Amino acid sequence: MTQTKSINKKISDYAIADIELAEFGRREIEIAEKEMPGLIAMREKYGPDQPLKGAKVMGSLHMTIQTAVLIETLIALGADVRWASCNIFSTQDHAAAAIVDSGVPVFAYKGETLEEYWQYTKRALTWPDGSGPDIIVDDGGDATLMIHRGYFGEDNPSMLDEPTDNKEVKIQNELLKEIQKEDNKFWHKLAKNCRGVAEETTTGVHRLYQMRDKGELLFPAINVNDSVTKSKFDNIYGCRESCVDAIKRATDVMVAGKTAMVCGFGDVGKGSAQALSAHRAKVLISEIDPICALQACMAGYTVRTVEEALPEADIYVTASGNCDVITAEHMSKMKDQAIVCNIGHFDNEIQVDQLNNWPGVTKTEIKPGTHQYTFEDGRSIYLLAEGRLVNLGCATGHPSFVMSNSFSNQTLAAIDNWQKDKKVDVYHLDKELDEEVARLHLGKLDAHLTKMTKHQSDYLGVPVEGPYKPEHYRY
Ligand code: NAD
Ligand code: RBV
Repeated sequence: MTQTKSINKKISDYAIADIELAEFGRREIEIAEKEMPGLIAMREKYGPDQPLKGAKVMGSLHMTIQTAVLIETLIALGADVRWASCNIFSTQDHAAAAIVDSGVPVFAYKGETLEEYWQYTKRALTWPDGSGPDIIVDDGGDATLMIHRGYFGEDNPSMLDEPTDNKEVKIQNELLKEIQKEDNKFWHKLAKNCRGVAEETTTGVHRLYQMRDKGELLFPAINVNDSVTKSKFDNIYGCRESCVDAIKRATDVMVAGKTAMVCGFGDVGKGSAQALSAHRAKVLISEIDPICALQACMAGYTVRTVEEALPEADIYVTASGNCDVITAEHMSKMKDQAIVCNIGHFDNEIQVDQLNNWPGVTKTEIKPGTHQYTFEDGRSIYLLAEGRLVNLGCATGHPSFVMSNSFSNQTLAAIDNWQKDKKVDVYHLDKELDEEVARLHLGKLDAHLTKMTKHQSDYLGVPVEGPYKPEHYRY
């Protein structure tokens, strides 16, 4: 799907499903703004000084209603923005339409192909004069990966011909070779001018540290995920609302009374398990980390391996950020009518390709995002969102309020990347900024913060210098 007629006539540089959805998108953006006090406060506080004036900002992040409010916040601070999604199924087409209607180039539609996905990422990275972005807002690291693979492919073109079974790498290699034919310094020029990237999610952050440790990272990066007001809110409380929402939109199944297994008890696993448990499922956890496994026991869950869960579990949710957690063989042994889905960033937690090629299996589309697989013995299972992150593939992602926290951090990271000259490394936002983000959200919930006057160690005669900072508190 490509351009459709523009109702505002402002731009022709975009690729979305249907510009006619703009008005619907605008109405939902207006509702979201009321639930995103952090982003609105950012506009009020920083807007007059235009701290992003002159900054070309490229985003590779789910094109949802919440992201639309982020985009308009970056613009209110002076940025020149281009956007693509970071997932082929997560775009809310009415959000994309409203943003294009306001004059911002967006390249994303729900159900785009993988070929389109990488072309769209490249188009969002390329300004009309051929230049690249000054700063990047990334989620999962695909924009960053494309720039780095393009760059190293220009140094060593044979890299793009190395044999691979990974279909996405194959698609990306073909596109990078095409770009190289047109301009064999495209990615070198782009990387040189890029002042920094801000990364949204756990998996993307892991990729950044790997690149930094190998000495391959080409520009500074900010780890937004590990701000407390991101990972301890979005990953936990966001998934607590959007995980079961997605399973229900996809299947309408009754969760109470079922046995659900959550694979991975990190932040996303904790939120997902809480939601399933709150719906009165019996929850099993699989973990590779003894500390997280013990935490799961303390929370009242049963810790088991996937193999042990197979005769019992009705619902499986992977939340590990790791690959091959549920194999095709596992799925071939699940109970009849079992539901399998992933809420981690990438689709390799579940062996989807191997399932598609499983001997004797037949695949039936119930509706987009809900597929039935029937094995030779007549048992069926349901795979949601084709193994991609289920809350954005089968539902609409996290609610606005929690995303306001994440995206306030993204806004602060964009200002930092644009305004500060930093050495190439992976940085965090200061704790003061984390506290500022939290503070901006207290009013909406009518929370009354206590002002600390004296610290206990004063009474013990231990002098406390300067303002007291509760650094040792755990979240
Ligand atoms: P995390 O590191 O806090 O937790 C991952 C957990 O999985 C860890 O405890 C780890 O020990 C465990 N694990 C790893 N391999 C495992 C295996 N083979 N079997 C069982 N457990 C295993 O990470 P997180 O912040 O919870 O994020 C998890 C994934 O979800 C990442 O890919 C992240 O990018 C993504 N994410 C998705 C959303 C969303 O809206 N869908 C939101 C935030 C994060
Ligand atoms: N996420 N975005 C939404 N509604 O726009 N919901 C979830 C939304 C983000 C979340 O921050 C997580 O880290 C990332 O998606 C995983 O790709």
